[in-house]
Amino acid sequence: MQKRVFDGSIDYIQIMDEEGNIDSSLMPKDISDELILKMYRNMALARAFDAKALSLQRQGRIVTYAPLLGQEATQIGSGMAMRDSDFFVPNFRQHALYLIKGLPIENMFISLRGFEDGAKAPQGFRGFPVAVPVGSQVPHAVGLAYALKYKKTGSAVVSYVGDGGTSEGDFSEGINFAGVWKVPLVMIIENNQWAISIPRKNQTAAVTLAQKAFAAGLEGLQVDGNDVIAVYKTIRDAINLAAQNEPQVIECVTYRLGLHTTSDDPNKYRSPEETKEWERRDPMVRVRKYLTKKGLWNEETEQKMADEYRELIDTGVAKAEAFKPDPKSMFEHIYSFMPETLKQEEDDAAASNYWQQ
Ligand SMILES: Cc1ncc(C[n+]2csc(CCOP(=O)(O)OP(=O)(O)O)c2C)c(N)n1
Ligand SMILES: [Mg+2]
Repeated sequence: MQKRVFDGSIDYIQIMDEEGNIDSSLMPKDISDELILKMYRNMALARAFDAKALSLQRQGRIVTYAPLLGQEATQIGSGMAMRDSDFFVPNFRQHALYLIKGLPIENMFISLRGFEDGAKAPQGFRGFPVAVPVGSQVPHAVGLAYALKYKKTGSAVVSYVGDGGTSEGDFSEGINFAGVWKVPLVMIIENNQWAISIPRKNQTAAVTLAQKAFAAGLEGLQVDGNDVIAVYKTIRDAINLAAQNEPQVIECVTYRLGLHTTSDDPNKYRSPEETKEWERRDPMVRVRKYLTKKGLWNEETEQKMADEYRELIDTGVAKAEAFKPDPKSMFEHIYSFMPETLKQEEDDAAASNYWQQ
């Protein structure tokens, strides 16, 4: 006897194409032009922040930075789909989430100056700090989701992992646990086609990354990650399912238009033609085309917004640069108690008036 015991397939969703045309059969009725305008403005804020950070790094005013250029729709669409009660657990590239979820801009620049004080979030902020070890955030996200379920909060967790991150054990172990324990988790795979210099095709022979969900007993879906409306709808639906303890894996197909980090030079490993093709699919251009066609956007509104954001960001930078950390803080928050050797170091440093240098 032989019978089929499992069938799986992955759908791909796009709602707004590169020309700004909407597929009305998929467009949710409650997505208003006002909301689309807000999505555009948020993506523009993320892009303006990104450009400023890159420029500051080149001037030696902040540490290494991982640009998000090209990935605005994935981050803003998913961030805006979250309910106030939901949490996000990022890796190291989702700066846009912090921007729209209420971490003051100066905090972001304080972190980027290398001071942990920037990670001190306002009361009620529902985002985790940056996770640099690739994939390590996934078990954290699943654990948080498990706790939220255990406490019957009704909240969900939206977490992010890169295409490269899906090759890590942490990813497989995490989503496997999510499936077994049916936790309220939306796992976003932010597939930007590259893991530093390693292309997506070298991560796995699988046709999609979304289908990795099947091995964990989860549902998987692929979405045009450069289409902010499709991302918004897909993640909102996924959150609703996750909140009913049906964890979801969503692959957002996007592209890193810029550098992996400021220590990287992509010209060494990828062709300008490839980048050019993805520039055509720029997540902001299509929304601007849509809004312009509708008479909701023009040169003047674009300029006004740019001026407004420049001021907002420059003020954040000025506050961050005026920030003086307490050097003592480097001895805190590492151990639950102060080991004798560390205490000795702190005393020596204080006695030598090291702080005033
Ligand atoms: C465990 C671990 N291995 C290697 C690295 C070095 N590293 C930093 S980012 C990165 C690539 C990550 O690629 P991906 O998951 O696709 O995310 P992306 O950077 O493209 O957003 C690597 C290998 C690391 N930080 N952690
Ligand atoms: Mg990647």
